[in-house]
Amino acid sequence: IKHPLQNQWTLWYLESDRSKSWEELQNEITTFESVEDFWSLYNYIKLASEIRAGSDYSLFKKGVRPMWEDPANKKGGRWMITLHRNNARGGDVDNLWLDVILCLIGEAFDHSDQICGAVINNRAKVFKISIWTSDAKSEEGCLEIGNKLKDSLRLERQALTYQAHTDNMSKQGANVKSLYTL
Ligand code: M7G
Repeated sequence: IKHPLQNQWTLWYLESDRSKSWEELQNEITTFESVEDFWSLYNYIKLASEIRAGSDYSLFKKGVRPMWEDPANKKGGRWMITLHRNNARGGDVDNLWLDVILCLIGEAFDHSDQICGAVINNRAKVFKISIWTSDAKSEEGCLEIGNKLKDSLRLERQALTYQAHTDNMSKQGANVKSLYTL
């Protein structure tokens, strides 16, 4: 018998392609609902540090698309960790991403109901790991999740910042304000 997870989770993969719109780039790979099926999938796919720069993996609760526009994400935001390629080895990034996934599928948070999913962006100079939650206005939920991440991932010296998706939508690129910082 397999060990069921609390939720069903869907893995998405984005590979950049200038001829398509951003939404079209998101590919739904598969959905799993047991510990065993998670590990078969994880062992089969490339590590996040090994996918092409410009690509993303996203892991979201089944039925939630990994985009701001999804009803579950619309009022939410993300806790973000940025790792510079110069300072972080591929293995560190992969371990951190795996730990984030295990926190999600293991329902490690008191406010797990506010968790939508997580994303890792593999970029030319950085890796960005984001944990997406459903309610940017829930200070209690956001801070509990952020503090739990900080402890579980042992991020003592790593800045953790929370941005609302609405602020990302309206402000392209650099200066997106942070609602919470840890
Ligand atoms: P990114 O891939 O999150 O970060 O956003 P990057 O700048 O390090 O590559 C890049 C661009 O992708 C954004 O400026 C948007 O044009 C688009 N994009 C990203 N996200 C997460 C979304 C989304 O949820 N919805 C839509 N419509 N576009 C998005």
